[in-house]
Amino acid sequence: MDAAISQDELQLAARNHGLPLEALRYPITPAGLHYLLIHYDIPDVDADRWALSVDGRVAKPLTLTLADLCNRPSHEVTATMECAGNGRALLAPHVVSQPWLLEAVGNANWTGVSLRLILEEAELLDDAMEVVFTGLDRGFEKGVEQTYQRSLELDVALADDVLLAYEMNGAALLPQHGFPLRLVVPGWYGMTNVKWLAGITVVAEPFRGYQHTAAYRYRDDEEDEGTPVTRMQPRALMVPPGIPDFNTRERTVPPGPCVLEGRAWSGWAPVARVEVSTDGGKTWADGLLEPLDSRWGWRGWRYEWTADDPGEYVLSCRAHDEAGNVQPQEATWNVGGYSNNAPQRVLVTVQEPGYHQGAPE
Ligand SMILES: Nc1nc2c(c(=O)[nH]1)N[C@H]1C(S)=C(S)[C@@H](COP(=O)(O)O)O[C@H]1N2
Ligand SMILES: [Mo]
Repeated sequence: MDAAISQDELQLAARNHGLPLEALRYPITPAGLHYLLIHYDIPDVDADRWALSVDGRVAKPLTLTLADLCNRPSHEVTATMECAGNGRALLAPHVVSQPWLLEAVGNANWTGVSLRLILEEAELLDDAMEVVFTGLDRGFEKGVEQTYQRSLELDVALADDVLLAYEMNGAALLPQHGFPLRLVVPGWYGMTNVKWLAGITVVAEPFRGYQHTAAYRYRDDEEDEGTPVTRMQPRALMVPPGIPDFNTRERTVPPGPCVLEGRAWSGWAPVARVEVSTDGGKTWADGLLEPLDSRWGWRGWRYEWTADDPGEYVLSCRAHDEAGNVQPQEATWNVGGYSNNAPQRVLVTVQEPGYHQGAPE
């Protein structure tokens, strides 16, 4: 596999950090450990001068300050967010973009105002078809200068739990996560959740912006028009057990019982089952699921492995959802490198019995 990444990709990777996989342990990801993806620069926003405009195909256009939003009934949702490019760097042939391995995910508690409430207040006109969300950040992609924009079809925009969020985990949004306001669309891949939100425009025709027509499509080749990337495919991840090697991150565990634990999610339906393999995917056994305490948050799972025989192992896990979606052994390659949800593989060495570390006792 050609795994070489360029300086440009390294630059992206250094700006956009992932969730350290051991942080899967926290049911709610502390804000500083949540993954981050910023296409351009973090805009410099003066909250006192900032306002959200709601216009287009509405009877009553609105201009709302942060105080106006905070004074409306608040709504909270716990939601797992994952970048559509998660798993990209594990694809072959290599796809040039943000080189995520598996760590582009987080689970946060978002507080804000229901988008439906604001759209009802603005009174949608009969020909309203989509809602376009415009951020404050601007840049170039493949030569096209643009402001970050994404749209939602009306039925998605009006669904329960779609939020204009001003808090993450009980605190004002951090600059990197979209201060002062972002869209949160539970179940959808990360790109949907427009940060530094400044404008909501209701339109009467399908939105044709760059992030819908050029990016975020499943395309077999450059000529393929493709289909849009929407909800998150199922995925389970495990906290890598034992201790890592500094360079390779391969793991070492002592022989004996070893509890494997992790989280699983799907944007299509609740997680129904997580399976674990300790032989590189040849055989699978069911893990135990934690109670489902939120529809849109990830679900905890654990598996009691007995690592009796010293040697090398490849641990894997895979999720099924209630709609029958399951992680494939190998995901389908696509031009953008989206949704590679092939199962995680964790290389582990089980030590000989009686082996003692060289550290002083
Ligand atoms: N305005 C704006 N919104 C954005 C982005 C962006 O670059 N600009 N990145 C999107 C992408 S691709 C992802 S994966 C998520 C990441 O959200 P986070 O950084 O809060 O985890 O934000 C989305 N919203
Ligand atoms: Mo993303």
